[in-house]
Amino acid sequence: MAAVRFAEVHNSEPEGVWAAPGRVNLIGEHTDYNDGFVLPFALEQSTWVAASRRDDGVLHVESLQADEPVRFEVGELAPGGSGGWARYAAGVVWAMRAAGHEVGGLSLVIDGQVPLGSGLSSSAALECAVGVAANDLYALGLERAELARLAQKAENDFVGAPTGGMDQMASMLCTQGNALFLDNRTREVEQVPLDAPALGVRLLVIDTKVSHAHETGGYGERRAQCEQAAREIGVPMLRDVDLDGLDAALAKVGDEVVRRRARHIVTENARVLDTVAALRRDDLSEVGRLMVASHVSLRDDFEVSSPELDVAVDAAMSAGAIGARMTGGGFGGCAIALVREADVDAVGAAVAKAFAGSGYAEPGLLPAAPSQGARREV
Ligand code: GAF
Repeated sequence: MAAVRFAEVHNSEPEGVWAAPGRVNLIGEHTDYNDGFVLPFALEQSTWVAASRRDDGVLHVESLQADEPVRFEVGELAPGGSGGWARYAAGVVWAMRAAGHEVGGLSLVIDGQVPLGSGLSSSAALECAVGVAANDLYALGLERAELARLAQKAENDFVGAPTGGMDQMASMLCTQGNALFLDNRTREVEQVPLDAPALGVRLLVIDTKVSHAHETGGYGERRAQCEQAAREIGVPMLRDVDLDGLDAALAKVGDEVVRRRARHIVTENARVLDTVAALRRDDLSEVGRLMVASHVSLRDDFEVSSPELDVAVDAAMSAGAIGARMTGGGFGGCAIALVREADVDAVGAAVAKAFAGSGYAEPGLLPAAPSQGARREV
């Protein structure tokens, strides 16, 4: 679709089409900006970019999901400007140029199939698709992890959302059939097989349809609280506290709320490591137990869940899910459930019924399978 629109708008075929996926996180929430561990996988749903270079220094961005094209002068790109959704694309070009890479004008036509504002990283998908396109078209030769870093810089410094690095790394580095075990300190990754059908299970994403935004609100506040806790404990990052030292570390934190934030991060890091180990021995009931423990910690200690997410998790578990938890930044967005194949319909129906009973909008149900990261399509 993006290529067809490109030909209509620009009277020529695009030089290529690139795609990058959204992600869902199996476990490891809010740990990324604490130098911790995460375990996301890529969704099938992706953002496509049909793109060509242009020699007039203009970045022309158009989307099948938006009314008006947006035009930037690449030489004048600066953080904090106007451009709405197109800033996620422009920010990547800005970050590349700021790092000394010679990226000139581009015509981009975007087709975004990742649901917007639902915590499935539609913004990272857009950034990463633009990143791989510009990297190929301007022959920059950048590695995936570096492209992910530049995409994160676009989001942090150009758009102004203080997010961690998980989403861009997932969109860039995930592979089909695997979850991505990422150490956010060393940026080392390991592909962890997650072949749900072979295990007789499904991964079900439940979209509460409650939209969230990380540019404002609680996300930045949580980040600041984690930094405060690390300072009071006397470690560079909360990653540096392990379960054995948790009680002693928490005793140094003055504020009760900040203490709970720190406890979530330390216990969540341990849960990611335990989940990787459990997956490696096909111990799905342990994975499910860890997912629920993660949700409880995010709900009670980190306080980023929402009534809709709690209803989704409770309903899924009551209907026989092996595990369920909120996924992503929280404050709305999606939950993920690990469900035996035979129970998928019952879980979906139970969640829909619980939402109707609570007076919430009808939830979206999205079967998810670990898919391929960013790639050139044409
Ligand atoms: C959002 C952020 F973008 C990620 O960096 C991560 O912190 C996540 O929330 C919570 O785990 O998706």
